[in-house]
Formats: sequence, structure tokens, C-alpha cells
Amino acid sequence: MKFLHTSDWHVGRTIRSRSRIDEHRAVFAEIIAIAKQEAIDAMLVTGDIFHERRPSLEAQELVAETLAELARQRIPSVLIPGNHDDSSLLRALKPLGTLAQAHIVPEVVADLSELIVPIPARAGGEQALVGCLPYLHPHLVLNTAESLGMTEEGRISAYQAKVQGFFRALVEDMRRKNPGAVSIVLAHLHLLECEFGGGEWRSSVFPVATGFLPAGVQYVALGHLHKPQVVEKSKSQTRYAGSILQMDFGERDQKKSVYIIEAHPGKPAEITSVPLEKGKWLLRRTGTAEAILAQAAEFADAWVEVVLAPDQRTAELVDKVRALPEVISLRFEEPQAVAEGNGETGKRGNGDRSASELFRDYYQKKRKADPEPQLLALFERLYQEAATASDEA
Ligand SMILES: [Mn+2]
Repeated sequence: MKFLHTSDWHVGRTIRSRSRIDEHRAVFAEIIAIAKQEAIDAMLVTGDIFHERRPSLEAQELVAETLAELARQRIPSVLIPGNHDDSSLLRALKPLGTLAQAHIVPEVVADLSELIVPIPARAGGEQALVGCLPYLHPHLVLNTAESLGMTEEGRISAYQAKVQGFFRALVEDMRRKNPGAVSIVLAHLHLLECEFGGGEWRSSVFPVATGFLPAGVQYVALGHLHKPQVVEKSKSQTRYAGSILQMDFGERDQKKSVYIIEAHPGKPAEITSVPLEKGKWLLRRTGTAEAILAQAAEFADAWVEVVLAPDQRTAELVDKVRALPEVISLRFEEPQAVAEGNGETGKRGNGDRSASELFRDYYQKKRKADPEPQLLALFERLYQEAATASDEA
């Protein structure tokens, strides 16, 4: 049987107030074309379907159109929510989704059979069982009384134990239902040993160690991290499909893709990566206004962040750069970053470092100590809120 694994759609995401709905529409058409070409038996979507808990009607319409087009092509899908999604919105879509073979598993429930979706092969009589772990909000897992007296580490290990317990129960139930089926598990979580893409919201998502993932299933499909990646240390073949667009300038060098998984009972799955070409590239260009203007022809099909050298501010040229339709962010390089960037030491300028790295440095300089993890988490949350608010303005 064949499956297509995609994740972190974030439909409704804007970048510096610019809509990305046309990019999303083009990439969905691309994904459906790949699905048809590969004659898949089902599409697997591992969360962050929408960017916001209350997505725009335009965003909802595009997801409905995409699932309807899959249904017209007779391609079933299995979808779970991520940390961005509101499970009650997905629960509201579930009855109509089921009619269109778009199986939405909106939340964790006690009855495990609600979390296991059987998928029949188009031909040949095989069956797959897709076990789902929708994103588990830490506050749903740890009740207040339980977690009040706990340290941060205590709460994280209690969370990990619950996740591990769910995986165990899920996989046992899948074996009981049909030990001869193709076995696949979907989850939306942050694995400790993996790399961030750059556009994820991190502060409220508890990390899980790779050792807690289920063993002995043929494929574990993960969502949350936006960089597509293989999870090497997992006991089952495991991948993050990554986001389908470069979500933010932190993801600007990442090629986006989907995975095609071919699996038959009792055999290791064969997995290939198929690149996605239709999303715009996010580019960062550094230099004088004159040099930037000379490169403008390369900006077609891109969103560009321009960082201008500080001694080159001739107002007229800067205005011309600002007026380029693809330029959505323009700032001036800090003198200190210029010095670092020009050094032979290979030290990175501030432009390549995350806000929390910069905050940690600032705190260390001022207080001669590392910030507490809670303070760092609070900073990240406030920073994300501020960054998103300016995006959504
Ligand atoms: Mn995401």
C-alpha cells in the first residue's frame, strides 16, 4: 500500500501582513497531483492544518476544497490536529469529513478504536491501520492539582509518561484488531533530538524523548517541526514531513517536501521524498541599496527580507528598495553585527540568531548568570505573541 505524508499546512498564515493563500492553493494542487501520480491509498496529515484557532473563512474554504478534491479523486485522508489547531473546530468538521473519506481524529478519547482508522487498499486486499495521537496539550494531561507541586522537569516527565502510555495502548489495540495489517502511527509532538525549522511556536509544547515513540510499527508520521527530517534513533521508521511552505525567514534555506511511503505487511516500508516547488522562496539579501536593486530580477516568486549596510543609506535608493513588491521587510544592519559578520572567525551576526539566543546573551551580560528556563519560556511566549500580532495586524 502507498501513502503520502504531509504536515504543518498552517493555512491562513500570513507573512508581514501579506496573504499566502494563493501559495497554499498552488501547493495543494501540487500535492494532489503527486497523490494521483503515485496512486496512493491514503494521505496522512499530521497537524497544524490551520495556523489559527479561529481560521479565516477563506482558510476554511481552501481546506474544504482540498479535502473535497481528494474525495473526488477517491483518495481517503487521515487528519489529526496540531498545537495550532482547535480540536473543537475539527470535531465540528468530522461528520462531513467522514462522508468524504477525510477521517478527522480531533482529540484523544478513552475508546481507542476511535483513534484507529482502517484503510483498505485500492486493490489486492491489504489493509492498513492508522493509529492517531492528536496533539496532547500539556494542560489536558496534567491536571492543576497534580502539577502544582511539580518542578518543570517533573511535569515534562509526567507528560512523557502519558504520551508513552498512549502509544503503547494504541499499538496493542492495533495488533489486537488486525496483526496482519500495515501499521502506521500519526502524532504531533516535539522530539528532543530533532531540529527546529524556525517557524514553530515552542513555548507551550513539551518535548518528548525519541525513546518514547512506538516500536515495531512500519511508519511513524510526525508533525510539528517544520524542517523535513528523518528521526534516526527511533525504533520504527519515523519522519517529520515538515511544513509545505517556508513559513518564516528562519526557514529560508529549507526545501519543502512530502514523503511517499510504500508498505506491505511484515516488510520494512520504503520511503521516498518528493520536493514541493510551488511555494515562494523566502530570501534574505544583505548589501548596499544599489546592489540590492541590481538583483531585483531574481526576486520573482520570492518574499525578500533586506538588510542594508548602515553607511549606505541614500534615502532615494532606500525608497526604491522599499517599493519593490517582493520586499516585505527592510532593516539596517547593526554596526556590531557588521563587525562580527566581516570577521574571519566565522562568528555569526545577530541576524542569524534567534530572539531567545539574543535575550539569553543580554541577560548573561547584565546579570552574569543564565536566565531561568521559566523566564526564557515566558520571553519566547511574549516574543511569539508580539511577532504574530504584528503579522496579523
Ligand atoms: Mn507547525
